[in-house]
Amino acid sequence: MADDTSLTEDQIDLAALNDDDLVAQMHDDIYDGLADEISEGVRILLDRGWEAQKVLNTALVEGMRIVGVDFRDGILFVPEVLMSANAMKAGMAVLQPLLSASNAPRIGKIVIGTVKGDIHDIGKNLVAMMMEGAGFEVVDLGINQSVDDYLAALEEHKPDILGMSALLTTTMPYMKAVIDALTEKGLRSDYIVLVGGAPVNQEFADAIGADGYGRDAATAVEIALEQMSHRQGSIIAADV
Ligand code: B1M
Repeated sequence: MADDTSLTEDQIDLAALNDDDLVAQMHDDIYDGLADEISEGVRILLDRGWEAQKVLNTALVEGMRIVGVDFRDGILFVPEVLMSANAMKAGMAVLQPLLSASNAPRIGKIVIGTVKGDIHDIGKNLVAMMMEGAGFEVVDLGINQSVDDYLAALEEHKPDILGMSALLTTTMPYMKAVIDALTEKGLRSDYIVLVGGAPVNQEFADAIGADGYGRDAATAVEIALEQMSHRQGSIIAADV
C-alpha cells in the first residue's frame, strides 16, 4: 500500500492547498505561532509567482491583524502573541532579500528605532527593509530607544532621516520628547523626522512637529523619498 510517510497524520500538506486555502492556513499558522510552516508557506507563494509585497500584506500582515484583535479581546496572551510574532518574523526573513534588494542608487541614510518603553519591532523592521529596497542606507537601532540613544546615533551616523516607531498609546508621546530634544539642541532642521506605528496618525505627527507620517511601510518609503527630494532641492538651491 502506498503511504506518504513524510507527513504525520495531523500535518497539512501546504503545497497541496490552493492559494486562498493556503493563505487562510497561514493566518491560522501565524495565530498558532508555527514558524516553520510560515516560512514554507511564504516560499510556496513566491514559487507560485506572488510578489513579495503581496505575500507580506495578504498572508503575514493580515494574519497578525487577526492576532491583534484576539490579543485586544483577552483571548490571546503575551506568550502566545510572542510565538505569533516569531512566526511572522520567520516569514519576513524569507521575504527580506526580496524586499530590501535594490538596484536604486544610494539615496540617503536613515536611522530608525522603536521608542523608549516599547519593544514592538515587526513594523519597524518592515519599514527598515523597504527603505533599504528603495535605496536608503539603514541604521536600525532596535527597540526601547531613549532620547540619548537617538541623539548619540544621529551624532555617530549623520543620517538624513530619523525614523521613530511606536505601537503603544503610552509610548507615542515619547516621539515628541525626542523632537523637543533636537529642537533644544538646535539640531531639529538637520534631520527629516519620520514617525509611524499603529496608534500614530497624521494629526499626531503634525502636533508633535514631525516632518512625515507613514501609515504603513510602503507609504513611509514614499514620504521619505518625497522629503529627500525637497531636502536635496533646497541644498541645491542653497549652493547656487
Ligand atoms: Co503588543 N500591543 N503589547 N505585543 N501587540 C499591540 C500594539 C496592541 C494594539 C494589541 C491590542 O490590544 N489589540 C496593544 C496596544 C494598545 C494601545 O496602546 N492602544 C498592545 C499591548 C497593550 C501590549 C502590551 C502592553 C501587552 C501587555 O504586556 N499587557 C505589551 C507591551 C510591551 C512593550 O512594548 N513595552 C505588548 C507586547 C507585545 C508582544 C511582545 C507580545 C508582541 C511584540 C513582538 C515584537 O514586536 N517583536 C506584541 C504584538 C505582536 C502586538 C500586535 C498583536 C501586533 C503588532 C505588529 O507587529 N503588527 C499589536 C496589535 C496590532 O497592532 N494590531 C499589539 C504587524 C506590523 C506589520 O504592523 O507594527 O503596525 P505595525 O507596523 C506597520 C505600521 O504601523 C507602520 O508600518 C508598519 C508596516 O506596514 N509603521 C511605521 C510602524 N512603524 C513605523 C515607522 C515609520 C513609518 C511607518 O516611520 C519611521
